[in-house]
Amino acid sequence: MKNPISAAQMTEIITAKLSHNFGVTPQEATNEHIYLALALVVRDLVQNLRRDFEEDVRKKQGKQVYYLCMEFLMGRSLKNNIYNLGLCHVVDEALKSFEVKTETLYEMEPDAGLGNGGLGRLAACFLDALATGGYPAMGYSLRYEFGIFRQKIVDGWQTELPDNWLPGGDVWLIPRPEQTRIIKFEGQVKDWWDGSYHQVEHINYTSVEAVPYDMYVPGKDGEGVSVLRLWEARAPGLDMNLFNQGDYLRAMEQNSMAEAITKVLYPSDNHREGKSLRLRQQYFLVSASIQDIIYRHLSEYSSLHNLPEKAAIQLNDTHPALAIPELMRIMLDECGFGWDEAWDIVTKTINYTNHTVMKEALEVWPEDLFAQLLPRIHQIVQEINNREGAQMMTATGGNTQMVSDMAVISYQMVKMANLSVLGSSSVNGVSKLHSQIVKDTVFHNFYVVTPEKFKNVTNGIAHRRWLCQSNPGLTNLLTELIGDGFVKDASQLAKLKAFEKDSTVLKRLQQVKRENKERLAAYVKKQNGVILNPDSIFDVQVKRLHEYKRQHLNALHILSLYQDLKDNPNLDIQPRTFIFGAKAAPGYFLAKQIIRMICKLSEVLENDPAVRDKLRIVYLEDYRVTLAELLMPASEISEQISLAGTEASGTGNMKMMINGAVTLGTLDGANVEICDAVGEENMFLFGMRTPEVENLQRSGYNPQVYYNNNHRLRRAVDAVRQGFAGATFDEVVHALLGADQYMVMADFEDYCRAQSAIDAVYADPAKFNRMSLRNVAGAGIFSADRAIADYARDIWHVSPLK
Ligand code: 26W
Repeated sequence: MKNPISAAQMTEIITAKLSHNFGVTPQEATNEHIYLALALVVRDLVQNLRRDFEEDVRKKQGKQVYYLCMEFLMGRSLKNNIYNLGLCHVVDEALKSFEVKTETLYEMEPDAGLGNGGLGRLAACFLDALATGGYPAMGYSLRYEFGIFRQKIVDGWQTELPDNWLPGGDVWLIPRPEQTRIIKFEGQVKDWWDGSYHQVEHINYTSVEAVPYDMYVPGKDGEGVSVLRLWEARAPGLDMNLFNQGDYLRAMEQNSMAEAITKVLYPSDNHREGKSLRLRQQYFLVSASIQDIIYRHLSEYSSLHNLPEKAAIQLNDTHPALAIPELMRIMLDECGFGWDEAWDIVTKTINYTNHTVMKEALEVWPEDLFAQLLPRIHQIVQEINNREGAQMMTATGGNTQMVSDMAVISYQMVKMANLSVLGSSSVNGVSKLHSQIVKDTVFHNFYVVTPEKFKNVTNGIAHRRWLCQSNPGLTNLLTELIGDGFVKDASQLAKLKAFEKDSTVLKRLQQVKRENKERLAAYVKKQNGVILNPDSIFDVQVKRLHEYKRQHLNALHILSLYQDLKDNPNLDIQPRTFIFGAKAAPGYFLAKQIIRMICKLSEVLENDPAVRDKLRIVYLEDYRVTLAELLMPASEISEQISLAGTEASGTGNMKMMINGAVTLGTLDGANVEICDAVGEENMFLFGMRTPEVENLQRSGYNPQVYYNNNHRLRRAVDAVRQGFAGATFDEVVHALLGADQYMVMADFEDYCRAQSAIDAVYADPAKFNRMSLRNVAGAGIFSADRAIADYARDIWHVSPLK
């Protein structure tokens, strides 16, 4: 920072905040007061940095990056901000005079859980990297009053509780009511010719106000600060017209309809929700953000002609795809552009990232709903469909099959993915494998027509959060060994390789892991009342619960291991603690039953004194960013066991790797690149590769074959069929022996083989520690700093403002 603050000054400013905002002296202040005062002090500092940064951007007329996403899974901010401002020691010192530990205050902050999983956390990691890299950037999203639900497990069943995060979380949000935008829904479109001009008017619409709240994300040390602008839906003042007719209740109803838009985050991950409220949320985000972007641009340049040179808009999945017709609408209806010129500008400004190839996640909207809710946007989408359809006819030499596959509207459905590809200059996947699959399958026809559009940017993680802040033990060791250059340049982690044969270093690495395991064990004891054995292997699978991620494959193996142990109590295995954490979409019954199966299996093991010291399962409730920060440093085995070809990238795999865990995984998503980085010998690979999966699918997959031919598998599945701990799991059995869509049965045998390979290696600590070291050393390319540099160079064509 430009003007370093001393601890004494810090004490003074906090004291002043306490007095000014809460009217209390340091002696009277509760911890709550001190937390809020400290947060406000930090917020002010970051806000000042952003002001300076913006001034600089304006002077240099730098190109802006706008990241549109329905989700930002931010987690906590206080520690991250203090760390990035370089104020850790100052704050620790200053807080001594308030007789409170910094850590205690950190623990008071609720997670900003405005996202479901990978997509939302990636967006949050990117804001950090954008700021540190010195790129002028804004994220746009919704200010959900309730974030991702809090999960409680009752008798093995997941139950959902509302996540009321604003009390305690909203200190970070600075309201900007003067920049409120108006969003128009429903009504009709009137159009007429006025001389040679086509005039359009949207009439009888209902309007909703979008009020922005800004959250600042400072970069490490530098002057870069990102802004996350979150829109809140407000009903415009009560409709007096309705009032006069005495229709008080209707006025009130409209009011709450409007404000419902940003009430709650949709909690499904990788599964579309065909609800009109969801479509309202999407248009609300997009319309407010595009209006905002245009306003910001015009206040600088007074014309939209140079928009592509001065702004890059990234659509994070198809959820904000309506940005394309919305930008068209404003240019056509409000700025007097003709279609061709507007389309040229729009398609040069917008880019799209695909995050999943799961069919059930591809968004489509019934055209009648679409037309009713967004009549003008519907017209524009129809026009895009017609014009692009004609283009595609030419491009494909009249191949109607191909053209209809690429249509935006077909069978009265609006296809958001096709809209996104047509309206963007770049389409990227999130790992090498996934980007290839995107070209080969979902967007194959587009790829044939416009191959130059398709790119790859492998995901990355904010390593300063996931390593430096979460794992101080490892960070200190690294700093001692290779210096602190890796903090700003993660590629320097490779320097650690030089120590792979140094037995003292390997032992110290193990010692750090041990301390992190003990830290986690203390939490588990408090939370679950279970005492973990820190000498056991901590084997971790944390991510959303989904069939394709195959938590049930993991469970089936544990069950089978248990059966082996019952047969042979002297079986020589390394003690293991299997740790699970996952939320299921509330309506996804099978996923909930898988959670229950894991919890009930845990009960069985816990109630068996003969095995529980060798084999234990802990299911951690309410997996979220803050819990992940505790878990990642304690993980030794990172379970990344999705069916090859289904996980677009994964980012938890990177978080565990950088904390020294060894991946047990399929060659799926970014696991492939983890393997490139560390070598096969530093992973536990298993399972079919994508081509084998495809072959098996083509030739007719029959899970029963594996059931009949593999004794171990049959015995485990039979136990599930029988049920245990007073519960049955019919849907799980049915999924496995029915279609087994994700080929759990086919990969079971090789998974068991890989699991026992782990045992053998773990028995040789030097060997395991070396693998662990090689993983830390190879994790540099998975920093979000690298991912953002890729986007900047290959897609946005922006350079940092230095
Ligand atoms: C419309 C419902 C819906 C909601 C969320 C569909 C799809 C999503 C997301 C795109 C799902 C998601 O989070 N995908 C994950 O994105 C991560 C970041 O790129 C990847 O690492 C994960 O592999 C991918 O599953």
